[in-house]
Amino acid sequence: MRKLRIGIIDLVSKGPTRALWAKVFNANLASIMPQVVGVWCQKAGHDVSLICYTGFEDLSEELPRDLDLMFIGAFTESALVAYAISSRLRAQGVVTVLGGPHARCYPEDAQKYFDYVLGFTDETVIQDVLKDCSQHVPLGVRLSAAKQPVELPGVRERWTFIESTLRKAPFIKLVPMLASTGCPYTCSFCIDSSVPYQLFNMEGMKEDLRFLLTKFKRPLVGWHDPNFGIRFDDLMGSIEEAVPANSIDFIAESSLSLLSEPHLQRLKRNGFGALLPGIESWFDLGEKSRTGLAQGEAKMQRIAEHVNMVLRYIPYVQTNFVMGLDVDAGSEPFELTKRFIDLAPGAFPGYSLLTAFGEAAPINFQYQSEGRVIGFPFHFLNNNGAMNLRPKHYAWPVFYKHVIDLTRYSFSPRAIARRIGGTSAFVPKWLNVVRAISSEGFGRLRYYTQVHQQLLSNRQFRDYFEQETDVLPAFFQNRIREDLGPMWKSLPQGAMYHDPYAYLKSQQEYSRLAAAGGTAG
Ligand code: B12
Ligand code: SF4
Repeated sequence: MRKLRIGIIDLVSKGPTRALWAKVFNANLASIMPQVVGVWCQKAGHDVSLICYTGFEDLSEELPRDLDLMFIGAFTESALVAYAISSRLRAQGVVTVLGGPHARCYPEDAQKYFDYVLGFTDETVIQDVLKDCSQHVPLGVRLSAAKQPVELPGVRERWTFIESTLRKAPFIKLVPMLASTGCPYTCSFCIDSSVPYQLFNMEGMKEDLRFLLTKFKRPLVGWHDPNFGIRFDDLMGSIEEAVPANSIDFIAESSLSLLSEPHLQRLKRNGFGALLPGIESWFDLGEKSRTGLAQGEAKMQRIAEHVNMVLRYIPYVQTNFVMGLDVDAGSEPFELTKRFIDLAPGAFPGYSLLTAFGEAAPINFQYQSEGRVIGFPFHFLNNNGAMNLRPKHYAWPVFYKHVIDLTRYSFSPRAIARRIGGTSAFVPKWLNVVRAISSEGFGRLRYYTQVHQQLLSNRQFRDYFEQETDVLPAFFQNRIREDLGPMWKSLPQGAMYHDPYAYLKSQQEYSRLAAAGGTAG
């Protein structure tokens, strides 16, 4: 095989930015897989340049000339940026490949703009792309491994890519690691609800942790595991064998069901400084919070106590909630969250608007069958830019009124002050303040208020939400144009629109072919 010149872009920003928080933090959002793909391509003998796009780079300057092949890793919120880059490169004869959450959730749409669209990706899938490496028009080729890979190149092998990315992070330098894929829980909205849990080989992980101690005085590791700590004793035992206690700072997403007091003591001993448990709902998903059948007020009380216990051991805690779930009705879910904020003031509340990401979760098939999914442009699908699903029990203005009310309560001067008081360590205290007064707290409040006003005053805007028109309101179009900046002119025609029912249609086609005795390919 000839030696290829390969570019890889890890998109962690959905367009150019000058925001201070983005400058400080974006490089810490880098993904593991673009670095892994880089290692596999180098191993196959090719030249590789990887750029983590944080919103500050000029890609036309930074990308090497005469590329043969470009891999892009993208979340759905940065899909339009990915499409714009791909369109410009394909016009120059470069072959383009899309991987990451967007490719997994919206493969049919991505096929229109890329030569290859990858689902689960292992070394064999990458080798197949490298061997074929040709343009596929009008529709790109979809490739996927049968399951998640059982191991991935570790930190040592990815180091040159990690190092060049972290050079862009001035203060906090987070090294991304992964010890497992999938999850044994089955939260209906989650991309991993049907992906079996598997733990990676612990020897590689131990070697990576020892390696990191040769690179930093006190490394900071962000675990990208969907649910860290499922095989708790194996994981903690390996960390304890590999490195001295409390020599590395760790951050992880984990379920409350895994955070018993003995587990918290062990996590603290080993340097876990931040945990992000998902609570999601006061009326559902009791299993992952170990609250069983308790609901409403009873569940909230138990979780508030549990979170306060977590805060006694772990300095930084973010509790995640989903707003707009089908089990929610009336003001009660929002009022309970406010009470929770009062009872567990040290936890930072992370809110997501329920989003049906294409074919991510099996429940999306049901949502599409019910005709409730709205084709908001991908640019807004990041759990807060838009809720692309008509709520089951709320009229839109009422829903947004609740969202605004809760956001205002969560980031009021009183709540911010109580959060400072409820957090023990210096950095977490001030990180919470910055998050509250920046785009996440005040910024979202401003944005939701604009959406609410438009819902009340602009008929065409409201009609779009009510699925009475497909014509995108100017409010959203203008935002895309502003956010994309110079990339706007490379955005392929029609890319702002997608078929929100593509998953349903592909499943129906599959069933039709299966019934006729064929296969859907
Ligand atoms: C860890 C994680 C994070 C971390 C790390 C993010 C990162 N850059 O990787 C943090 C906390 C920073 C984060 C932030 C966000 N996240 Co997040 N996150 C996850 C989580 C829990 C695990 C993802 C993971 O790494 N899995 C392990 C890897 C190995 O598996 P995988 O992702 O399935 O990847 C496979 C393939 O897709 C492919 N692949 C992946 N990337 C690439 C890249 C290339 C080039 C190629 C070829 C292949 C490839 O190979 C892998 C192996 O098969 C998932 C939820 C979940 N349960 O999976 C959500 C998830 C990915 N996040 C999600 C969202 C919405 C966000 C945010 C937008 C939230 C927000 N509002 O801020 C931000 C976006 C950050 C950004 N732009 O970089 C959504 C994405 C949906 C979508 N279609 O976009 C998910 C699915 C959660 C959900 N709501 O269902 N997230
Ligand atoms: S516990 Fe977390 S990772 Fe597991 S299925 Fe639920 S939301 Fe997904």
